[in-house]
Amino acid sequence: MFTILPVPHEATTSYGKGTRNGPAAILKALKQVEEFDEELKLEIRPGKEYTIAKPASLASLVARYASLLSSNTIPVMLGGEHSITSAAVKTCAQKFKNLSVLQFDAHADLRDKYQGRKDSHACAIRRVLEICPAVQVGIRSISKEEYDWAEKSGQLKKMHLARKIEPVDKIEAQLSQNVYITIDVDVFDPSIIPSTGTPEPGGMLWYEVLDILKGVCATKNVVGFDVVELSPKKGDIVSDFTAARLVHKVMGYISSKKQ
Ligand SMILES: [Mn+2]
Repeated sequence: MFTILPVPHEATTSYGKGTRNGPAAILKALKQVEEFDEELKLEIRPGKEYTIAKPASLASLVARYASLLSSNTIPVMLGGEHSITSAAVKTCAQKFKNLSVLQFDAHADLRDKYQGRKDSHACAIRRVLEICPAVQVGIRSISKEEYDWAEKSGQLKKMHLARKIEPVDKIEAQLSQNVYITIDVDVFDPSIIPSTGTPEPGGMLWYEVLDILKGVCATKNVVGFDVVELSPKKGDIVSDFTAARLVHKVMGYISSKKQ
């Protein structure tokens, strides 16, 4: 039902490096995650409910992603930096009409350009908005330029700051029926996932994020999701495991709706 697609792309990281090692660390930790989900009372097992594809480069990503969609599997993309998301969203938008994106992130990622590049990870959601609407959750780092643009374009109404997350039904009401979910692991408080390239204090906690994911997966048709920006650090296995557990939970939430 799911195909995990590792995309160890790293070209524009601006602070802590190492997200190219994210997919391998998540896959290693995923082997340790309990296959039975005690909340959902179902098993999510390798070779059964999910398979793991060979890693894709950014250049091959659109073609690889399109072939997964055409084989009716749900792609689970592991980053790598956040700039890989727009390629997946663009491919989903070709197959699914009425698509919107749910972004979990500390950063708004609404810059048109960053350090001279339009493909920077700091521009990830601005590129997505050129394809379809997006709802943003957990934001607590935004430039004045981004804020002014969000206000003028109306995007600000779909931006839920970490300090005041709206109830899940309000978030659901802003999404269309087909939803792509992108999770930058820095949406979590650094006490939950410290190993990320651009950490921000005051992030969301584990069950706060899960409750929104559970609600959205239950009410929407989730066509694909990604977990990006894990930057594994020696000595910190908590971040790797938590990211793997997150991938497993989201596969469970989507599966329990489809049963
Ligand atoms: Mn971020």
